[in-house]
Formats: sequence, C-alpha cells, structure tokens
Amino acid sequence: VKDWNGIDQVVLRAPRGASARASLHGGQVISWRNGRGEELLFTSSKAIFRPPKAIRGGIPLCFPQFGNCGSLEQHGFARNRMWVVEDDPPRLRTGESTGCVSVDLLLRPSEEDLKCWPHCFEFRLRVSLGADGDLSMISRIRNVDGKKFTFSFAYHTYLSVSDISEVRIEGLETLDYLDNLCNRERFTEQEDAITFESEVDRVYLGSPDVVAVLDHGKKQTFIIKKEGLPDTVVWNPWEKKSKSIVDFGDDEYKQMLCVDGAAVERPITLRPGEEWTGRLELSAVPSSFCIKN
Ligand code: TA6
Repeated sequence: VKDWNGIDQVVLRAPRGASARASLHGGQVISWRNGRGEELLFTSSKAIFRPPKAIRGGIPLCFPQFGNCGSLEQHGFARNRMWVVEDDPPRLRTGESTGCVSVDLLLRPSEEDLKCWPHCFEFRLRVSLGADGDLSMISRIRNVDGKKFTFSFAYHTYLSVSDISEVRIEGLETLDYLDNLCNRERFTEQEDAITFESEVDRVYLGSPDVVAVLDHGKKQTFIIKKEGLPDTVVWNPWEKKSKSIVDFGDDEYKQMLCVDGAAVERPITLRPGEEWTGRLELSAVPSSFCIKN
C-alpha cells in the first residue's frame, strides 16, 4: 500500500482471517496490533512523518551504531534510510507450516553512507506476524566488503503501556547495567524487578534471552525473546526529558517504555563474507498480577 507520502508501506495481516496486523514504513515497524485490533506499540502524537527519517515510536533499527558512542549520527543511519522490499512485486510470504506471514527488506549502504562508514554490507530484515499475533524480526547483516568491520545494534522497541507507574520488568534483576544518566557508569541491579519513578536510561548487560514487561493497568505482559542480542536497553525519558524532545508529546512518557534487544557492550565484528543474525520475538499475553510495592 502507498502511505501518506506515496512511500511503500507494507501491511502484514495475520493469516486465516485473524485481525492481528503489523505495518512497516521502510525497515521500521510502526504498528503492531493484537487480535482485538489494539495497538501494542507506542507512536508519539507529535511524530514527524518526514521519510525516510525514522518516526518517534514503533521499532526503529539502530545500526551500525547504538546511541552516540561513535562518529555517526545518534543510533546510526539505518533507521533513516529507504529500504527495498525485496519481493518484487511485493508479495507476502505465508508460511503454511508456521502459519505466519512475512516480508523481506534489504538495505545496502549508499555512496553517502560509505563516506561516513566505509564498509560494504547487506542488511536483510524479515518481519513476520504469526497466526497468534506474535511479531518476529530477523536481522541478517553480511560483510560484503574486503575488510572486517565492527558495529553495535538494537531493535529500539517503543512498547505502549497503560501508565509507566503500573509497569514492572522481570528478568533483568541481579544484572550489571551501564547508566546513561551517570556517564555510562556500571552498576548492579539490586531490585527484584524494575519499576519506574523517574527517568531511566540503562543498558543491562548479558541479559537473558527472555524479558517480561508486566503492565498492571492493561492486565497484559509483553514477552520479549531474543537471540544474538545479549544486552537489553531500558529507557523512559520521564517528564522533563520528554518535554525537551520536539517530537514527544508532553505527558506521553507515561504511555511508553523502550525495552530494546541489543548488542551494545560487545560490538560485533564480521570478517569478509561473515554474517550476523539478531532475532527478536514479541508477544503480548493477558496476565493478572499486582505490582509489588
Ligand atoms: O534508549 C536509549 C537512548 O539512547 C536514549 O538515551 C535516548 O536518546 C533514546 O535512545 C532515544 O534516542 P532517539 O535518537 O530515538 O531520540
């Protein structure tokens, strides 16, 4: 389908008539709805739709650099580029066996990109929606250059939540984390679950392949499964920081939480011909629990 700027937007609809769906704008998932048509990802009401610039929300891809710990623009250039829908004409792959519908996209560096990051790569992204509404993303990054290169990566995932004060993350307890609010100093998580009372901007290191985000208000839990992504970024800007971000609505920090499958602490090095794979699977399941006070 063509979107607001005549840009190809791909809409995945769950097979066999279920009403789950996911929408992509280039390589960015910008919407993921469950079987009841409820939106599960956050998108700012002040999002700036100026393709190919990434919009504030959904799941922008941070590559070849996470954050601003390098010479490139914040989070690298991949999220601000036009991706090619590999199936031409675009056709959606319905895997009968797995009951999922998927689309493949491809990004190669432009001449501009090569000026600031002189490494030839092929980044193939497959986004799939399962019959059960689960969303999965597989990134395959291949070094097609003559020399090795190193990159960091994150699926910058903006989850929609009822109210940040009703949300708890389980699975990151006892881990070390780098705290972006304290010059990336290293700390150890002391709590038995992460709850939110102020700005949080951390990279949890060596996190498990499954992290749960429990939303008491929605009686729902996000299950985040990941492979090849040893770190988990947790970010909520809170009120003051979100007011300083032009494409963030004033009180919207209450309705969002970034929990990103990432490879940050130990960037990935690929020799010529080598390929890295990073997998993310998101599901949203009903759950009833109380927030431990
Ligand atoms: O989530 C970690 C982080 O690096 C935060 O420090 C904050 O900058 C956030 O990403 C958003 O970055 P963006 O470039 O999307 O505004």
